Amino acid sequence: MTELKVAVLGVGVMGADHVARITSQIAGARVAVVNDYITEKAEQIAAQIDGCRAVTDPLDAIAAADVDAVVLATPGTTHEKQLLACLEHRKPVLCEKPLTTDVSTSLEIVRREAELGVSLIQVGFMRRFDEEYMRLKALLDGGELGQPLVMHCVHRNANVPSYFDSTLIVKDSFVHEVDVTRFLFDEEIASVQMIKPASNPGAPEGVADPQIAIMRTESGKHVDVELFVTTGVGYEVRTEVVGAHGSALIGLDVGLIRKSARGSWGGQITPGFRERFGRAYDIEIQRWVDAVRAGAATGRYVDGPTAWDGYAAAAVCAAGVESLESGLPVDVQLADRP
Ligand code: ISE
Repeated sequence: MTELKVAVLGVGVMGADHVARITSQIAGARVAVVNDYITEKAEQIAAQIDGCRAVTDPLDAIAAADVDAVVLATPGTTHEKQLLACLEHRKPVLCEKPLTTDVSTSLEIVRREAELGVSLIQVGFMRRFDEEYMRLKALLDGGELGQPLVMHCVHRNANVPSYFDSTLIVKDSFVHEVDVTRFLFDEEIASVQMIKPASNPGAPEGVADPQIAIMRTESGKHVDVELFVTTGVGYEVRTEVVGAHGSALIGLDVGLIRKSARGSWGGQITPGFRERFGRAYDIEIQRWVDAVRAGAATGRYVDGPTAWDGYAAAAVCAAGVESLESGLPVDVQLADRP
């Protein structure tokens, strides 16, 4: 295939980032169409890119004859309709999380795609493309740690948007740890419990932050996660796996350590997820573009997490939200995989 013509729907933080990435870093693709509910923003971005136009209706963008594939970075509430349109027009799509905003519509998307008999939807769980997570995965698969038994995760943000409530900490932040667990251990999560310690006095009124999540996988592995999204400090994402023959830790984010004449030493803390996972996003998009371009021959237009992974993560988060209310462990309800 010649150069892949991509429509980027939604040019907020992530969408605009992807437009810049595809335009300047990614081989074999260009942004042909952009769309946003703020029309002027889309027009401004389109004006800066050769051969790119702004389209007002996202469904028109998906249907356009000069669009080969779609990046969905629109609000989650619009995903269901837009994903169904991508399936209808057989357009490969990279969908930023969430797949959809509830479990039943996510499952419906999985089923509709399965009926088509072709893999068109990839979900943007970018950590799977991060060098450190890839090395950890290779270590586990190589068997050197022996059987993995326990995982400890830390997920801290300096701050989050003002609309974040307690359930978004589960659905927007914890969801990454859910995907990491399924990715690293290659199995489903059976139950989840959310614990609410005393809240950070700096967190907005009524928001339970920090939260501690405890997951149990189908084979009985234990995963605990500290979620703390109003630390005011920086972006800290750590993962430690403890196996029968040793342990492995990623995410220390040490970088350069400087020692000064004043008798102090230290370094820089990564401010946010775009900086921490910038390289992972590059790899994710390049591999997706390559897979889509090869898709006609392979019948597979994804190289990474699928619609099923988006659905499974949503099912775990729904159990997490339920547990947030009761404080008790909640079993994850997962449909049979089509
Ligand atoms: C955000 O949406 C992300 O996806 C980040 O990776 C995560 O760290 C943050 O908590 C979320 O709000």
